This record gives sequence, C-alpha cells and structure tokens, in this order.
Amino acid sequence: SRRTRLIAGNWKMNNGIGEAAVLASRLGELVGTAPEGVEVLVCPPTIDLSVVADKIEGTDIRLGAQNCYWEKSGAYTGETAPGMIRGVGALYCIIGHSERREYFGETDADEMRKARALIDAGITPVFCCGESESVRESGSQVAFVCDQIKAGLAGIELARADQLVVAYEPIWAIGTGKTATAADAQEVCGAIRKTLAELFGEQIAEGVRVLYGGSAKPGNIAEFLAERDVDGALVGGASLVAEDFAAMVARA
Ligand code: G2H
Repeated sequence: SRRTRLIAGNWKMNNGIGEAAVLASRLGELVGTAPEGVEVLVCPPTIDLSVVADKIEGTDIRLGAQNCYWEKSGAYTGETAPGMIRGVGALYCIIGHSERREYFGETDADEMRKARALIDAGITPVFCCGESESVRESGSQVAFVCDQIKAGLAGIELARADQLVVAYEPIWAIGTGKTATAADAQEVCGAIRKTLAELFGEQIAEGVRVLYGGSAKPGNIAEFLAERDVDGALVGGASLVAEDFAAMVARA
C-alpha cells in the first residue's frame, strides 16, 4: 500500500518570531487541511517553535524541530532536549542535516544518540543522509549513504524502527539550484530501503518514509514523487514562500 506522503519544510536559520508567525498563519490558510494521503510538516528555528505551534493549532500541519541534544536536561548550555521539543507540540525533529555535519562537526554516532533520545521522547527523527560531490563523482554514492544509514540507525530498537523517517539529500544539490534527477534519487532511496530491510526487516522498511531533499520545488516535485521509493520531500528554500510550499503539497 502507498505510504503516506510527507512534505516537510526546513526553514533553516530563517524567520524571526514575527516573520514565523506570518508564514505559519499563511500556511494554515493554504494547507491547513492536508490532502488525503499527504502529511504536511514545518520545521522552524527552535526559537519560533512555540509561536508556530500556536498559529497552526487546529490545522493538519505538523510541527518539527531542526536539531536537538540527546540528554534529558542538565548543564548543556545552548542545547534543547527532546522532551522540551515535545513539550511545545512538535512531533518530528530533523537530525544529521549535512549543514550540521559540515559546520558543527556532528558524526553518525551523535545522530544515533539523537535518534534514540527522540524516539524515547515520542518524537519521530527525520534522519538526513547524502553524499558530497566528490563521492558522487567517484560513483560510490550508494555505498556511502548506506554506510551512513548503518552507522546512524543500527542502534535503534527493532520495535521502534517504524517511527523513523529518512531524508536523502545529495549535498551537491542543496541550495545550489542543481537537482539530482528523479532516477538519481530513486537509485539511492531504493538502496536506503534495502539497507533498512537488512537492519530492521522487510515489513518495517516498507513502512518507513524516505524523502528526497535538495533544491526541491514546485516544478520538480512530481517527478521525484513518481519514483517508487521516494515518499516525500524535505524542502529548504521553497518552504520559505507559502505559495510555493502549498503548490508542492498540492502536487504530492
Ligand atoms: C536541503 C534542502 C532542505 P534546499 O538542505 O533540507 O534545502 O531545498 O534549499 O536545497
């Protein structure tokens, strides 16, 4: 059976509280009632979570964070615990985005700790993976991404692995305007599902949503979603414009 599509907006470090309130309200008007079989998610900066939660209350739009720490509380200046994220009403959290890996030195071992802590707190991790341009040029993207999946997710308890979402984001296609082709996305997303089947079994792997991310926009989303193993999109730039994001939801 077809998996529920997931169209997720990753606002990254954009929109202060006032702009966040305006964008969230507009999204409520445009996509507050999600189409059948489609789930709509927005992931604003941590500081905006509360105001966005308020603005989307009573709509079908779901809330997610962009990062977390894995401890429950304590002396971790500047960090946010999964329980705190859950407390503002978020049900998802992006982890392992390539920007976090590249600029903040996060490792697969960090992502595994975050994934476990999120699931413990009742939050679905959106685990990001993807290869650099040089890995792509060497033709080893499938092996590289499957290793990331194994290193980041192997420690998830089998009984809870159905609570995962994976986002495949080829780094060379992020915010660059270069998009992977739908066939490129399918090659890796299909391999991700195979790896999930090796780790957690066929049945769980069939239920996990695998998203494509990297310059996804209204004009190309349909091609990606036509692929067998692509169940949605993680959208950066285009999620900052309410009309563009709504157009993507409408095409899902
Ligand atoms: C990839 C994506 C969202 P963009 O980072 O996670 O951003 O759509 O701007 O390439």
